[in-house]
Amino acid sequence: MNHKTFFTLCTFCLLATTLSAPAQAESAEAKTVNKTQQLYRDHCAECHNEHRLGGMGPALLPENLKRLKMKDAATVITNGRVATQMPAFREKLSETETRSLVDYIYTPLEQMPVWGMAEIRASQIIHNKASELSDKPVFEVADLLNLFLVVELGDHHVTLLDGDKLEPIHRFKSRFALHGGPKYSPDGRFVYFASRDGWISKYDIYNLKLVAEIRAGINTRNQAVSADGRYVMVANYLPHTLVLLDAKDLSPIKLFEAKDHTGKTSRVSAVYTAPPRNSFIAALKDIPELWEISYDDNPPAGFGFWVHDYREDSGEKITPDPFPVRKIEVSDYLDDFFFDQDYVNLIGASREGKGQVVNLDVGRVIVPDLALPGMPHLGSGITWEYQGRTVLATPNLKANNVSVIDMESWKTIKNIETLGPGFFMRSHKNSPYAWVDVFFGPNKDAVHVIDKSTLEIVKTLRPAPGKTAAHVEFTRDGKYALLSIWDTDGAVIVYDANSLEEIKRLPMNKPSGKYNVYNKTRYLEGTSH
Ligand code: DHE
Repeated sequence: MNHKTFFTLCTFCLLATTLSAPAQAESAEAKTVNKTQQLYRDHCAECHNEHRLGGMGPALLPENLKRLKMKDAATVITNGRVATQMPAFREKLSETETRSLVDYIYTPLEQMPVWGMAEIRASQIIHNKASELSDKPVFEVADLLNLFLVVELGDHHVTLLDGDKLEPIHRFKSRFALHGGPKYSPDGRFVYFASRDGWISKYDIYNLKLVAEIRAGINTRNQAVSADGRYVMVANYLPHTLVLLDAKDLSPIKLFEAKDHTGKTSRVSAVYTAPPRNSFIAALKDIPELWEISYDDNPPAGFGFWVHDYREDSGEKITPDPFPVRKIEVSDYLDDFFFDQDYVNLIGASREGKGQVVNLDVGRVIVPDLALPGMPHLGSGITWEYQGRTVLATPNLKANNVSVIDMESWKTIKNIETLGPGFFMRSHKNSPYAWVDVFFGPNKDAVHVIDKSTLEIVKTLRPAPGKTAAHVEFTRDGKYALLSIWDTDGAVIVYDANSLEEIKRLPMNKPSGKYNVYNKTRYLEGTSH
């Protein structure tokens, strides 16, 4: 069943339910249900999908709300949710209306949507065959590794920038609501995007053409590309799965159900590639487990899963599972995480703000109580050398500061006070500065520049008063820093990364993240991986 058939069926079920209601006068109960459904359509459907399956916002189904008590859900509707796009409905909904919406979103769907291998496979679209695409770029630039992609959320487009001339080369349509960093193939020719509603798109930068697309989930978190460029792994909130794709044309290879030994299933918080380990690391949101999935042709010890392959001629033969999973118990749910530069230690946090450090080599938690006062936005932590040791720094979504933590003692060296909670932090090996935004509140137009050698804020920029300024990415050499003005009438502003002077503004439609091919494919310190 492809996605169109699925949604047609859903609509049909909904219609059927409505039509099969007794023809007599509507009961009081039915009236309340209809009113609640109308409230949902008016206030929630745009972001959470009319069938509650998730869109810009998460799916609102009991299966995905297990960690949220009903009374807390009511508080979220009333006050909004920090660090997300969820607004407060205090002024729009009465207490009774809020309560009825809470009851509604905790009511199971009559039929839970199925998005398994068959549905995934049926959704695949091959736009252009690899054999028909030239390996010579159709445009000229001095350095193919210094290209940038800018995601423009305003009208769902992506702009390709020449990182030397700092000029746009091409602009193309993306799927609706891309989220998270696009991931490049190791040579930087191809890029993979994920949309919140599960579409993975492979784009050929050299030919400026889509190669293939597939819908890997209904409500997707993010995707990772293996360091060898062979695989794409997709993490889903709905259904509770990880999906492995062949990077060549996005054909599905394997579906992993995210569940524990009791059969309890979980949303997947996020998945990242761990290059030196030849593995993907995924955290589960409703089960305190971390999964390492090896794509190594010879998985190391510890990946002890073997499958039986029965062959008619010789009876039973034992073969290794090509993508074995190693499960690590953690001390709390991991809603987000990032790595040290060696991919030995993983630093994670739960939404409640409890931090922990997991040593991936030994496979256990080594620091259960890392001091992270707020919750960082996923993947926002960066590392650098400070007075002969490596420190990690991360903004906090719930606190007005940046935590700087010594990565040997795991103690906080400093909490750098900021003008509000920040979303993104960025630096470059060649830059003396780290940039952090103030995404929320009255100072959302401010961006702090921190001196990495003194841990002091040396400058606060306000390039577009009143408009959110956020997310910085550096050119390959670290000489220029590009900052987004998140507005439909927005821009990418180019700064000299040393003098902090503005060089130019490129008009864009609500630009969000920017991604430099070299920095991302080399997993440079200071850049999101
Ligand atoms: Fe993000 C990255 C999760 C809200 C813009 N965000 C990520 C990643 C995750 C994540 C897992 C890493 C993906 C990757 O690169 O592989 N984001 C979450 C949340 O849990 C949160 C707080 C709530 C949610 O809505 O899911 C959240 N994120 C937002 C936003 O509201 C932002 C500002 C606007 C939007 O697009 O929805 C937003 N997130 C981004 C961006 C990145 C990102 C631009 C990539 C950063 C990078 O430099 O790599």
